[in-house]
Amino acid sequence: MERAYIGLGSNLAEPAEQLRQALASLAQLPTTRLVSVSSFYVSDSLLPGQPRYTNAVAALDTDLQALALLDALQAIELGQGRERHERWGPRTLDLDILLFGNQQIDEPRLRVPHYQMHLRAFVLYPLAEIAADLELPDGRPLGELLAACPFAGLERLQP
Ligand code: A4P
Ligand code: MG
Repeated sequence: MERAYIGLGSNLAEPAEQLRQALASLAQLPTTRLVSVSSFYVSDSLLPGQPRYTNAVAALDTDLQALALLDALQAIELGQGRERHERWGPRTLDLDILLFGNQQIDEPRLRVPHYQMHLRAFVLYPLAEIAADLELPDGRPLGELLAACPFAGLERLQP
């Protein structure tokens, strides 16, 4: 069993509703328990000219292998109408595996920890809400990453 952290993001078709629906699907995954969910946060897209994103982070305990979890997440994305056109394009739902236990994975389909999580306030602040004392597999404490990543521009929605 591993504790996995999933980043959820949406900037199309009622983003908060997309996230709620995705969380319901995560809770239904086989041999998996949805442990906790952060608040929802709104922020500007990293790419200009796109709608603002709503993001959250969820913790799962799962007996799935990492690639099986990725398959399951992609099936949920597709089920919610995700269409892949351009890299970083607007999307109804994006599910990223941020962390998978203490594993460091470097495969064509899957890199964990997520390669940009340490730079993204919309990942780090929700993650800290549900796992304040976390350390990354390389030993860096989450608090250190937060200290280098301003909260500015994030808007926390009331649950
Ligand atoms: N993949 C590799 N590692 C992983 C992982 N750890 N988790 C592969 C999930 N997938 C992983 O993903 C492309 C491929 O990455 C997958 O097929 C999988 O095998 P994708 O979701 O199709 O492509 P993408 O999401 O367009 O690209 P990327 O680089 O994942 O984009 P990001 O990093 O998700 O960024 N602004 C705000 N405020 N909030 C956001 O959430 N998101 C993006 C997209 C841009 N700006 C944003 C936000
Ligand atoms: Mg993605």
